Amino acid sequence: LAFSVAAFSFANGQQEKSDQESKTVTIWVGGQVAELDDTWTAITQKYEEMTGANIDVQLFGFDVYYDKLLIALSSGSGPDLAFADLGGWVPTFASKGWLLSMEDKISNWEDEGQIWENLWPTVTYQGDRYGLPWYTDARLMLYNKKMFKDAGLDPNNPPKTWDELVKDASIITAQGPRTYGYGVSGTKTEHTTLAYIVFLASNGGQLLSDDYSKAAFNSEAGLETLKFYTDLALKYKVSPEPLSYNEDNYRNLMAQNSVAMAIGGPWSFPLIEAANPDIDYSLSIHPYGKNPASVLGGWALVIPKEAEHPDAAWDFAKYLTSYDTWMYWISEKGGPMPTRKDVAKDSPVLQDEKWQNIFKAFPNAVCRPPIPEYPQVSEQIQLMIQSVLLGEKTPEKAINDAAAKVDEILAGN
Ligand code: T6T
Repeated sequence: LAFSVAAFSFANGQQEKSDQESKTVTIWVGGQVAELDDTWTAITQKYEEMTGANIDVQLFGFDVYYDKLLIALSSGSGPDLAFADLGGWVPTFASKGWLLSMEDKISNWEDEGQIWENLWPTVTYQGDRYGLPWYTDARLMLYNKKMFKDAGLDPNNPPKTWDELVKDASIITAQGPRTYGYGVSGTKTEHTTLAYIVFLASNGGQLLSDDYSKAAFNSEAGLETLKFYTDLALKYKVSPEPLSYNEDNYRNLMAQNSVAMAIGGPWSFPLIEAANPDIDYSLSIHPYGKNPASVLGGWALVIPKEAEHPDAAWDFAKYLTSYDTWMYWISEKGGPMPTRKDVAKDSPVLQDEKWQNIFKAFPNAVCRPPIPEYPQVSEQIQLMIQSVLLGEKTPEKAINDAAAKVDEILAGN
């Protein structure tokens, strides 16, 4: 989608020609929504037609995006506008001086009040906002209703507790080869940390101390969680081989009626429906140890410090986050979850059972620590889980080693 002429600024619904200079605004879209390339084309074309601007959209899968962006930002060769995961990326990049502050732009933006308030801390560094949250989510449980029915289980009554999860997942796994009850994420990726946080928060534990200065997962609740999570694969054997798979893979296996339950959320809907248009599925609160819990996710739009066209990037960011763009996106794709309260209220698509479960979980979902060290902390959680899954360490040793490493990281060593 590209090229030509003049740049315009998109402000207050009017398109003003700002200069005659020819420019192409480059945006990097990362993560699961990068798979929805037809919708990116449609919304970008609309903007280009409206404004005469040129937008170059580049799409990157979740697995490769973090490294790609890190290299680009650290060498000053990034795009004008980029996706950054609400799981700690924004403070991490801001602390390195790689992002432009968006504080003035956001506080002068007429739609600021439409963004869910609990998202601002995830894009804030030392009191300034460095990102505009674009989509958000809470992690719940995606499940295959057909597989429940085939196993004689009630598809409208998915498991609520860990005990019920083991029971139902075992019944489903017993149905035959290549049929699994629950997908345990164990790859060395963020999915594995996210899963641990969902299970941990539901068992009354937390990842770090309230002031983010120390590990807190090395508690009784944390150890019990680590044991239960890895036992799903090792002891109860209800999962495919976890070191090779994560929730993104399980969503595809669920579309093939091979995995019945896995972590998922509003971003999963368009993807699972694309993988199997006939899929019979739903989304419920994730089974819990002590209390229902969830973890917040999503992506922000950030402007790199070295962006060539920062103002044009902001105009495009506002367009992407506008009421009209989101209403269009949702009517086309049915997900992910907009960061705007007005769209959540108005869109007819967002009123069904799956979405009501999301809106129930969202306000109480815990956020990943919004600190620059988060990516390193997360890596330690992944290594901890892998070392148990590989049989290299007992859960006790794995958790103590990981907590010691996390304490060192947080102390700046
Ligand atoms: O929830 C987001 C993101 O925050 C997480 O780190 C990985 O999964 C998602 O991309 C799914 O939308």
